[in-house]
Amino acid sequence: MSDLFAAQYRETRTQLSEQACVLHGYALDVVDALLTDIRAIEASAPFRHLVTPGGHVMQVAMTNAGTFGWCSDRRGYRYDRVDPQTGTRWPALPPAFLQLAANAARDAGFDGYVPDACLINRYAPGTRLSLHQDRDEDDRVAPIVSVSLGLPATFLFGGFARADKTVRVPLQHGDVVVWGGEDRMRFHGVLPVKPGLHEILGEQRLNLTFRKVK
Ligand code: MD6
Ligand code: FE
Repeated sequence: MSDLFAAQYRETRTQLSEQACVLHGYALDVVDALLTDIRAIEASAPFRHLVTPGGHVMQVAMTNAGTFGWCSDRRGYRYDRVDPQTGTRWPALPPAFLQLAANAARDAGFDGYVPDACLINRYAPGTRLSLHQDRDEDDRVAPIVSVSLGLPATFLFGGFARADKTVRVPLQHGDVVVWGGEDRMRFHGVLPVKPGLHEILGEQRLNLTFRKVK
């Protein structure tokens, strides 16, 4: 990307629906801080491949920061204050995470956003995330703020039933998706990440999704 194009892209926003939008390049200024924080988080709560209630190993590797961490195993999906792998609390949400999530939410029309959970997803090339709804949170109205880093991906944004038609949303390094309110329960997923080499993150895509669980 040329610098001029990058500067213009950064200012733009794509409205996906009434209460869902992409803030392009919104996280670019704070990438270094985010990556430093992610390294510290994974040192105490390593990325792992969770097992679904149906017994499938998830392609996406996950870890968490915050009061609550999203977990899956044969017993089901849930949020837990403790990392089942280490038996200790999840690492706290770093100030740079909280600031970015609150700013993005505010600019998307959700004032006073204070998330209590951040799921960190890691995609190797070829990894996909099948269509799902985020429905394990008690708060089904507060927005989810989703930060994309590293390799680009195509996000699928659907309706309120699994079979509803989806639109394809290209997501680049530094893009932030915010959605809440009436759009909070839409089905969504990620197409297989194409092979590539990102200049900072190499052969991976990282995604931070902030949620308000309680
Ligand atoms: C991802 N994101 O982009 C996976 N969920 O890697 C999600 O599942 C997601 O981006 C709810 C809201 C925004 C998201
Ligand atoms: Fe999701």
